[in-house]
Amino acid sequence: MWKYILPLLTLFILSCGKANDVNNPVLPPITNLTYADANATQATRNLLKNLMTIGSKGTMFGHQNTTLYGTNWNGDPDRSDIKSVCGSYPAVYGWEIGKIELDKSQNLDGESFIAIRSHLIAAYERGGVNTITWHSTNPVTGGDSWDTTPAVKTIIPGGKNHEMYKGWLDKVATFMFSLKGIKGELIPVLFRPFHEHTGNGFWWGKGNCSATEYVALWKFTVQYLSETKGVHNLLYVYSPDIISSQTQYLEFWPGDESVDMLGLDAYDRSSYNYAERGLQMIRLGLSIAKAKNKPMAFTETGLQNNSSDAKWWTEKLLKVIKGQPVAYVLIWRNASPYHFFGPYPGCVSEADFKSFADDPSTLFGNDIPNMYK
Ligand code: BMA
Repeated sequence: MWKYILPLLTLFILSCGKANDVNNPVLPPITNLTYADANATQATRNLLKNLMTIGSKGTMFGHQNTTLYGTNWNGDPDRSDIKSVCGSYPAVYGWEIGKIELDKSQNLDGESFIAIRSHLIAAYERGGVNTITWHSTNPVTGGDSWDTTPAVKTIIPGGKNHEMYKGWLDKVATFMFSLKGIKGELIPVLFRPFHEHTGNGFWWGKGNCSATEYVALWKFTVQYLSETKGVHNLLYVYSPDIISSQTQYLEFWPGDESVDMLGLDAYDRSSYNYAERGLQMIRLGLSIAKAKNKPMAFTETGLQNNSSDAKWWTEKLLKVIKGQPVAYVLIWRNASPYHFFGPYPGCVSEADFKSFADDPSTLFGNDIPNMYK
């Protein structure tokens, strides 16, 4: 009888040991995936399934606005600072739709929505994955996202600006409906609203709203877009700012049924040791993702104007992601010589970025499988 019991016992002990081991994150099984939108399109579901497994091959590299402009150029649709440096487009493309809620023709950074749409479609046609952030207007004051006047309670159901907020979501829905490939199919998008809420920098952040209000806002947003408006090409990504515990990560968690993917936004700042703490945070996020059977990405990072660190890519970022099943890492935009995060030809970290891109654990546009099948 022991010959049957012993192997089972060993298996049981081993699996108990692994369950909460943040130092040994393993990929979650891809069975029993759930979707925040029960009616998500097949391609959107396939994208989530592929995001679950891609981390075992490597981490996809992403860049915000990569083809819209670069550190020293603007308006050349096939160009990207990433491609100019390493010869390949990123695998993930980030875009921003703040001010769409006001029906403006340009977002808060002066980028036209028509251009954003066409760049997003081109990225998809190249096989890339698109993600969208929404730095929305403060609904109480009309100020920007950084106007921290409390506002969340006014737009959730029962709030005095709730109807206005529905109108904002109508505009978001119209934009999402307009994202179609050349065959007319809807393009799946990783939607990442109300990010970095563990900090108090935005009107939806901690200190400016309660966890209960944040959760109500998130759930209403998902439900209104998917059920009321019938938007079915979105995966919803939850992305706190730097965190130090599971409790902090989950303080504003909207519920497993309302989130498709876990994220983390953590920039390299002088206030902490990025390589060390970044790795700790990624491991923490991966252990939560594993328990929730969802993929995880490093949704925003970078060292602003990285001229101070010529080896940032291999000695900092690579040390955080290498060997970890993180689906993607996204570097923020190269907006100008005074506000850039990615490399560009001639920058101090150009050679180091090539080494980073050559590392087998980083995946660029040329390295990824079809993410929609
Ligand atoms: C921030 C900065 C801002 C910008 C915002 C939304 O991190 O790049 O200049 O307005 O993202 O794109």
